Amino acid sequence: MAFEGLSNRLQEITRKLSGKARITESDLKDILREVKLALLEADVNYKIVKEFISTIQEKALGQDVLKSLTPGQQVVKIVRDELIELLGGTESKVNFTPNPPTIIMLVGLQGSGKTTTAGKLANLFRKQGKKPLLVACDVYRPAAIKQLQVVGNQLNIPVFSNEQSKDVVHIAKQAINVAISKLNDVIILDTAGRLQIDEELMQELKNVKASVKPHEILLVVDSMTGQEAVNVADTFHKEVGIDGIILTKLDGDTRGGAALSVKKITGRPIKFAATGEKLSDLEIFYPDRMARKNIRYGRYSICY
Ligand SMILES: Nc1nc2c(ncn2[C@@H]2O[C@H](COP(=O)(O)OP(=O)(O)O)[C@@H](O)[C@H]2O)c(=O)[nH]1
Ligand SMILES: [Mg+2]
Repeated sequence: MAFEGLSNRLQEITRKLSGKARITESDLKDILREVKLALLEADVNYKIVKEFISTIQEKALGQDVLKSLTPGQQVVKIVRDELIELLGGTESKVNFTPNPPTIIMLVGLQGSGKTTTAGKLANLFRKQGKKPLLVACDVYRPAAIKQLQVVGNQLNIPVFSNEQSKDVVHIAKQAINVAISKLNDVIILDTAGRLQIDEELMQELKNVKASVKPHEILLVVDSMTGQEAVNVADTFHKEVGIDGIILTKLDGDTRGGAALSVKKITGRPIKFAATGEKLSDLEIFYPDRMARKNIRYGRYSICY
């Protein structure tokens, strides 16, 4: 489960701290070293860890933690608040346009979970009273269209595809017309990915962006890929520009550090978290809950 290691380490640090009536400056140094190790072990990006630790140190000294009556609790609170901040502060909503259809474009590497997540998002939106349309924009592999159709069938949600065309911009535009005529108020574009970032893919995504003007471009990131996820997020954001992030596979044995890094690197919020292969395994991402969730409830957590 994601964050288990980090959670255990922070729990251990908290336990040690809670028994202390006073904390010296050298205690604080030790604590910060342990927090640093815990974050690095969780695979958080090194630069981010460094910045994180120095912020905590500044806050702890600034708030005169060492002189307080409950220094342990105060340090723990500072760490927790900073983690929440790192994860984005408060939850970020999808921007639905007042003039439907809202166009959402999913981008990301092959295998990151775009097609599965497209279905999950459609399912979630339908529960919120929307009428979604899924659109097959991964035109290079015939199996990709079929996969989205299977997902749509399972959910009983319509899928637009055009097997005669390889022109993704054209397909997206056709889909918008279909959505308007069938009163679908949200369109989810399932785009193609590559195993690695390549110029051709970026160009295609840029073309779709320029001509279709999606209201939201959401990057789907496989949290199991660790630091690579951070590079991918950085590149997609610089090249295409994204509005938010969806983290997938948080149910796997990821150490979770990527989750703690992508928001900081791109400056874009994590909007959803996918935690399984079922089409209901998608949640709105709440940074504060993420920072508090308990492992015992069988979810990812950074709990202490
Ligand atoms: N365990 C787990 N598997 C997932 C999750 N999301 C997607 N997958 C799996 O990851 C694989 C690739 O997903 P797919 O949607 O085809 O990725 P795409 O190439 O980006 O469209 C599939 O086997 C999915 O079942 C998730 O949140 N958890
Ligand atoms: Mg796909």
